[in-house]
Amino acid sequence: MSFFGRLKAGLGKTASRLTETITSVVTKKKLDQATLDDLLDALVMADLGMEASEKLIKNLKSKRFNSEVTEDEIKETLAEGVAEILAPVAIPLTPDPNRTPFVVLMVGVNGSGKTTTAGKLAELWQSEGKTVIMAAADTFRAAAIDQLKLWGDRTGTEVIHGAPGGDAAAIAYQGLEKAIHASADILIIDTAGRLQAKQELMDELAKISRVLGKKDIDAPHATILVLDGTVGQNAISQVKAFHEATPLTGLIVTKLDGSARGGIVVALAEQFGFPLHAVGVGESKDDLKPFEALDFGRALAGIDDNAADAD
Ligand SMILES: Nc1nc2c(ncn2[C@@H]2O[C@H](COP(=O)(O)OP(=O)(O)O)[C@@H](O)[C@H]2O)c(=O)[nH]1
Ligand SMILES: [Mg+2]
Repeated sequence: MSFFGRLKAGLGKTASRLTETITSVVTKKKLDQATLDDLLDALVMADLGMEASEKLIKNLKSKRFNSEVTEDEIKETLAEGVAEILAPVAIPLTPDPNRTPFVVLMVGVNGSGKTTTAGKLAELWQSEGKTVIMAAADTFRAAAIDQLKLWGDRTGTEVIHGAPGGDAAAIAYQGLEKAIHASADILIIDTAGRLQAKQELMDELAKISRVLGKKDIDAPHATILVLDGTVGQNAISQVKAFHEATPLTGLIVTKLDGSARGGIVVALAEQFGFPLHAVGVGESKDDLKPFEALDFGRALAGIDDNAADAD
């Protein structure tokens, strides 16, 4: 299925709630203030956040106020507005070939999809002919190390790991040493995500960065916050907490295939402006897709696009 198809299936619930509102309001034919207020509520309910929602309604108002509108026109205008907000953040993650090994630190709360996304990135970059090594710096649970090793097997990527309960920063350091020694292009470091032990986690992430800096002053070159797209507004506080712990360079939002709350992506773009490098649309190794602003806007607005589904 295409990016658009997957997204549309995933965003279906958000889109249908929105489109139900659109359908019910446009029976009035003219786009009046009451209709705009109802649409604003629907956007906020769909997790787009107040600022982005107001911006979208203002845009709709300036283009269409008091004129006769069809359902499709409202959807198209919303989709374009959403795409305008998202276009500046739709920036793929491109490892700098002049800074090797390019060190990518994966951070995020438990279950957000860090390990899975690390595996998907390894697959992507190796398919481009780059050499990748992964380091299992989530040393908290044995299962976390095994899970990354499984992704290593699945993608043919070497995984540096230690014993459960070991020092995360030491594993990250060993990973970097190994990547330098092997002249690898990229090192991906998976980390633990115990946000409930916030201070501990912050200390651990700070230590990882500090220790990496001893080998390569610029490392990590990218610090990616992995967010579960189904958590809605909670994603906002996760961005704040992690950015405090370790400066973020970009975001990846996962589970947009199963999400009823994809609108959060719009709120994130409006509020923070961090690059949104890619989105997760499934559990297998090829289910990481570059983010496409217009496709996303159209899926969110519930526009049927059969041509795009077919590719
Ligand atoms: N449907 C779906 N599931 C995902 C996606 N990304 C991760 N998952 C699943 O979410 C769960 C947690 O992922 P994991 O990588 O272990 O999260 P971590 O704790 O942050 O490392 C696993 O069952 C993954 O298969 C995605 O894009 N779509
Ligand atoms: Mg993990």
